Amino acid sequence: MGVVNVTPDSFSDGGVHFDPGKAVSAARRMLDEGAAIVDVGGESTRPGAEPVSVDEELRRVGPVLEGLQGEVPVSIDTSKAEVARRALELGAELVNDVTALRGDPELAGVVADQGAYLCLMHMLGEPRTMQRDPRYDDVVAEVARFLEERLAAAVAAGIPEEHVCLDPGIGFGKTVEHNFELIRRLDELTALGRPIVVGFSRKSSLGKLLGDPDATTGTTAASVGAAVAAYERGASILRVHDVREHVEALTAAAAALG
Ligand code: HH2
Repeated sequence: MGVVNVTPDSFSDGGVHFDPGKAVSAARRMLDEGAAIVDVGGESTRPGAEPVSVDEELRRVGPVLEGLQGEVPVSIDTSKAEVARRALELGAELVNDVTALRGDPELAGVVADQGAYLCLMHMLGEPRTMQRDPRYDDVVAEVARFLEERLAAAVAAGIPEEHVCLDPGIGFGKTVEHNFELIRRLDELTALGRPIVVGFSRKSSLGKLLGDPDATTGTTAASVGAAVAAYERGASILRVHDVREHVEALTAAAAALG
C-alpha cells in the first residue's frame, strides 16, 4: 500500500503531494513500482496534528480521486463519513479509518452500504496528545482485544468480516519499545483471523532506534527492515512511502522465505 498524503503538514511527506497533479502522478508512479493499492489522505494524524474540517479534507482529496479516474486502486485514509462517501463514489474501494469507527457514527453505515473494504486501526488517545507518555500493561494483548472488539462492532454494523483488515497502529500512542513488541508478537494479531496491515514506514521510532532521541521520522532503509520483519511475522499489507524499495525487498524476502 503506497501512501499519498494530500496535506501540507504530514510528518513523513508533508507538502510533497499537496498539489493534486503531483499527488495523481505519485499515485500512478507507485502503481507502476508495484503497489497494489494507494492510500490517499487529506488529514495528517501525526503526533500533535490539529483536526481538519470535512470541507477542507474534501477539497484536498476530491481532485486527486477525480484525477485518478478509478484507474488506480485507492484506499481513502479518513475518519469522516462524508469524505468516505465521496471517495467511494469516485472509485475508492477501501476506507482506512485510524479511529476504527469511533470517530464518526455515520462511517460504518457508509462502508456497509457501499460494500467497501475497511481497515480498523488501533490508537491510544487522539493525535493531538497520543504520544504523551503512553502506557499499557501488555501492549500486544490490549491492542488485540481492542481490534477484536472493533471488528465485532463493524460486523454488527453490517460490514462483512471478510471485508475488514486490522492494523496495530504503529506510532499511535506507543513508545519505540511498544512498536517493536507489536511486530515481534504479530502472531497474536494474525490469530484474530483477518489480514494485518502494518505502517512502520518513516515513523519516528525508527529514527529513535538509530540513536536520535528527537527524531520525527525514520530512514527508508530502516523502514524496509521493519517492513520485512513484519512480513516475516505474518503482515499481509505494508503501508509505505517508498514503494519501489519495499517491493524489491519484499520480493526477495518472499523468495527466500518461501
Ligand atoms: N499511519 C499514518 C496514517 N494513516 N493508517 C494506517 N492504517 N496505519 C498507519 O500506520 C497509518 C495510517 C501516519 O503516517 P503518514 O500518513 O505518513 O503521516 P500523517 O498522518 O502525518 O499524514
